[in-house]
Amino acid sequence: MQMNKLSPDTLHPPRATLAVALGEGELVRDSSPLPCQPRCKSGGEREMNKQIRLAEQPARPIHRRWPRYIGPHGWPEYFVKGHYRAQNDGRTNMNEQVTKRLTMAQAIIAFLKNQYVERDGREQPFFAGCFGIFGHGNIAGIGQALQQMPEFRYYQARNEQAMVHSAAAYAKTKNRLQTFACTSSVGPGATNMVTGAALATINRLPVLLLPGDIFARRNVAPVLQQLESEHTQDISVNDCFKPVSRYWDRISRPEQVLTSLPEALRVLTSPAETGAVTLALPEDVQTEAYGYPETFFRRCVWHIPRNRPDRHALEQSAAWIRASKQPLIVAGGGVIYSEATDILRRFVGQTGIPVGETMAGKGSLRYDHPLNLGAIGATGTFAANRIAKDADLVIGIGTRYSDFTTSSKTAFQNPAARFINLNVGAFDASKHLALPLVGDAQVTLEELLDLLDSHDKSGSYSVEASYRAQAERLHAEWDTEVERIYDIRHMPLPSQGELIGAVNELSAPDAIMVCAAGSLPGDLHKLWRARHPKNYHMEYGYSCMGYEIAGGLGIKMAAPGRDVYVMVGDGSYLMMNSEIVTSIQENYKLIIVLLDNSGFKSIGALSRSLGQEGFGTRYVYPHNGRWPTDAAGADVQTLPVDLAANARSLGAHVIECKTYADFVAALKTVQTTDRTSVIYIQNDRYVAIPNYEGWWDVPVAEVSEMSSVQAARAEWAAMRAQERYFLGQ
Ligand SMILES: Cc1ncc(C[n+]2csc(CCOP(=O)(O)OP(=O)(O)O)c2C)c(N)n1
Ligand SMILES: [Mg+2]
Repeated sequence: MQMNKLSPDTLHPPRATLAVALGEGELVRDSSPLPCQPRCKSGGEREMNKQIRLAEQPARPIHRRWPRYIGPHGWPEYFVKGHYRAQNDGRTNMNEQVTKRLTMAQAIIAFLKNQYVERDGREQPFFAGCFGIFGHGNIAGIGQALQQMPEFRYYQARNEQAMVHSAAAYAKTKNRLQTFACTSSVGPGATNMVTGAALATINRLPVLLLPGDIFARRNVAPVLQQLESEHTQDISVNDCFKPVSRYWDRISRPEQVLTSLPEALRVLTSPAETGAVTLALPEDVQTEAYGYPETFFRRCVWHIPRNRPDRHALEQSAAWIRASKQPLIVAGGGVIYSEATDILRRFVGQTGIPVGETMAGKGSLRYDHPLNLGAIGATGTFAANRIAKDADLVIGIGTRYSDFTTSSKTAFQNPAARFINLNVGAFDASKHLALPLVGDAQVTLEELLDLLDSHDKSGSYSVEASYRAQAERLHAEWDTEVERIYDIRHMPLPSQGELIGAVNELSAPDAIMVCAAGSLPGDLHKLWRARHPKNYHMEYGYSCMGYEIAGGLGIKMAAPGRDVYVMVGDGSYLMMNSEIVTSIQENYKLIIVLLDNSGFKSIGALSRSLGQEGFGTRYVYPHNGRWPTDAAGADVQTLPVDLAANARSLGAHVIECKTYADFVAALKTVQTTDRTSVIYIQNDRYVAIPNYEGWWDVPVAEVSEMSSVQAARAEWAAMRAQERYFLGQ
């Protein structure tokens, strides 16, 4: 019998011959591993062999839940067993699997909606849905699939970069246990997502990006928006995602998703490897059908492990801590993602080791814990920075040691300083040639505390009373300084510090504040009194202008019961305010605090510190073809921009304020508004929160015609000389 003479029924045997319905559509099938049938074997023979095997072997049910995990990163059962090695064109099925004919795009969505994660026994779907903007590169593929499977909710965004920010912020709020997929068209829609991908990867936040790609079949090239190359046809703008993705793949045949999607999920759900995952989807292949094994679409639960470090490293760490006179904990984002804040508090209470917090780690301890020294590094408090300067042991927990954390490697000046780095990733754990504790923060701190506890023969460890008292005194002095700044009533325009104080004091204790770029992050890092681990949401891995409102939307979607305060400067607002519309469309109320200081307060101050007079950082008209610097003072022509009207035009409720009192009243009013609300206020460009013994290395021009630049260069060189290499002990 010839293949082409087979009836459709022979090619697609009725499901009943292969499977028996079990409960809610569960299938029983012959799951014994079978040798691949040679392609030339006739369908009739194949069908007969199969019936014999079905008769000989008892059918086994497919587990409703996949085995928790096999291997270190939670590889699901089917992947390990390699059930899908056989060729499958949707008509023949060499592994005798029940198949379902779907387009590649439908298969992706059908797979994604069945992916779950579990940590500490708590299970949840890994994807909350899919953000997207449709164009010709995804409308007929992913767009059609989303329409067909409305249970995998589609959210319409305004801007592709913004939707990736929303997804990343959502994931951050959910401690990386849940995220979104993001679909874009081909070309500019895709490249708009590159910035979002970089942000997610740098901040170690999972997002799944599904950009459309150029035709795999190529015959109609160059298609609209195609980047051409005279060297190769195997390139598109989506190759730009490679350096900013933790996993990247191009799906040029529909069956490739059978191996690609499990890899994507492995990376996304791995605490050590997570970041942006990009699957570039050629627009023709998205629409092509294939017979996918039904089992590919089973519910799959990815266990998120709490790995424990090497025992020797743990014992060594305990010994180093016992030998230390001035230890300091640097608490990073990993403390929060691991939900290690309770054990950290116990660890600190028992050992007396004080804590400095990074941008991502702020909130690891409540602000009023007597051993919380607050922010550390370039934007740090004098409390944390003084203790850091003399520390003989730095215990970094879940930190990537950015230059802001280390004050560009000037923070730790004790020549005997050494590092213990507790981190889920070996890469971060090894920084500063540390003693690496590669493991989950929560369980590792428990084990470490146990080793430092009294049942050990060396007795229970605690820092000396004088050191503890010094840290507690600094904590109290810092609190007084915050109070001083909160109480400034600057005229005629209020200062940023007092406005931060008002938001902090008038927001509900369980609210979430979000920010990313400008002068606000540095001020907030110092001044925000974090009352719970999610209170302070700062995107400072990429410090991306435009994250604030889009990120606020993602946070509100993740925590709809909490108030979300978006703190945003006029520069960031102008760069990306589009998701106000999405927040209104989806009824997620944001409280946006828009601080207008006519340009870049942050970079203006940086520019002046480099001797450059704020060049190019004010929102003013050029004068006689030249850019007015801060030296021009008030002798400038401001721009006719009305940001309050802009926000109103997007559908937001807007309250315009002039004074501190107006601002306080607006913060109260906004509690009762029914939709996204914007509190607009102008604030002073020049009143700054002081630097508290931190430093940030921004190199100054080595030669210049300006004496102010020459002076700044000399100052910079003196600080540069304090930068240290940490080469281990
Ligand atoms: C996308 C992006 N472009 C440029 C920068 C560099 N940058 C950092 S802060 C800043 C100015 C921000 O202005 P605004 O939001 O008004 O805040 P302000 O400094 O006035 O507080 C710029 C341009 C950035 N962080 N992100
Ligand atoms: Mg500004």
